[in-house]
Amino acid sequence: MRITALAGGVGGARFLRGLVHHLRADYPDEQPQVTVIGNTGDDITLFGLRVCPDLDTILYTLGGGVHEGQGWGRADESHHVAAELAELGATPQWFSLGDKDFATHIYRSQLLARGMPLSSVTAQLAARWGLGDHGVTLLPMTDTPVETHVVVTQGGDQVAIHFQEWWVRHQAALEADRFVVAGLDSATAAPGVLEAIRSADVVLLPPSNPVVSIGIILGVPGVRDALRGTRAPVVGVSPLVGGRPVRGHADVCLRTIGVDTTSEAIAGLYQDFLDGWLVDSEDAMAHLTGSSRLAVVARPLLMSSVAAAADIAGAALALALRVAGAPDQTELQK
Ligand code: FO1
Repeated sequence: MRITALAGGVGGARFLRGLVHHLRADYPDEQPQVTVIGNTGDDITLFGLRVCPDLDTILYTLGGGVHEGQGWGRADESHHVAAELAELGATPQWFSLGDKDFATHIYRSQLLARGMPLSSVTAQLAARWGLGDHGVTLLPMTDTPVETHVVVTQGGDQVAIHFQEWWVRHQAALEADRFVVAGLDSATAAPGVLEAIRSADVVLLPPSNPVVSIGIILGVPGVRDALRGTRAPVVGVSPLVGGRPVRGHADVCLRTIGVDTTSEAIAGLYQDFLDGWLVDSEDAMAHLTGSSRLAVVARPLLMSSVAAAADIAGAALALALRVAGAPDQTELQK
C-alpha cells in the first residue's frame, strides 16, 4: 500500500510518527510505503545557512532525535555556537539554533552550495535519520527556494517580515494583513511529488497548519490538480481540539485569510479534493458524521502520546479505506 501525506511542522511530524507506529503494528508483514511531501515555506537563511524547519522537524521526529518538549530541534542539545554568535553581536538572536542542529544546516548548505537540489539533500538527511527503515520517503514540496512572508503594519507602513520572525520573535502577535509566499507561483513540484499524489492508494492530510503548512504545499503548481484528479481517497485530520489549535497560531493564520477557526471552515479549504475528515469528539462537526457528502468521523484527536497518535493515524487510514471501498459515487465527488 502506498500512502502519501502532506505535512508541515510539529503536528504533522507527530501524526506521521503515529502513522509509522500504526503501520508497523497493523501491517507487520507488508511495509506500506509512506511518501511525505514536506512544507518548505518556513525555510529561512540564517548566518549564511539554509534552515528548513518543517523538514527538520519531520526528520528529527521520525528519526528519534527530536526535542520532545519543544516538538522541534534536537534532544540533548547545547548552544555554544549560538552563545558565541551572540557575543559577536551576530543577529538574529530570536531563533534558537542548537549545536547539533547547526550541523544539519551546515551540511545542507554545503551540499546546496555544490548545486545539489534540496530533494537530494533531504534524501541524504533522511538516510542519516533512518527514515527508509520505516518505509518513509521525505520530499520537499519543491526544490525551488520558497519563503512565506507576513505583511504587517509597523509605524503606519506595511512591511513584509519573514514568517519565522512573525511566528517566533513576535509569536504571531503582530497584526498580519496577509501572507505572501515568495517564489511559490513559479515553483516546480520536486521530483516525485505529483507522482506520489497520483499513484497513491491513500492520501492523508495530517493536523498541520491549514494556512502556512498545508496551504503552502497546495500552492505549488500542479499539487491541487493532482489531489483533485487522484483516484486515492483523500482524508484529513482537523488541527482543532476543543475548537482551538493544539499548539501554534493556526487560529491567527486562519483569521488573517478570513476563515473561521472551525473544522468545517478548514475542511472548506480542502473541499475540492477532500473525501474524509476526522474531527475531535467535542467538535461542532461531530454531528455531521452521517449526513454530509464529506465522510466525517469524530474521535479524540489529542496526540498526547505516540500510541494516541497511532490510534488517530489508524482511524484516518480506516476512514480512507472505507471511503475507497464505497460505491463509485466517491469518484463522482472529485
Ligand atoms: N520555534 C520557536 O518557537 N522558537 C524557536 O527559537 C525556534 C527555533 C527553531 C529552530 C529550528 C527549527 O527547525 C525550528 C525552530 N522553531 C522554533 C520551530 C519553528 O519555528 C516551527 O516549527 C515551524 O517553522 C512552524 O511549523
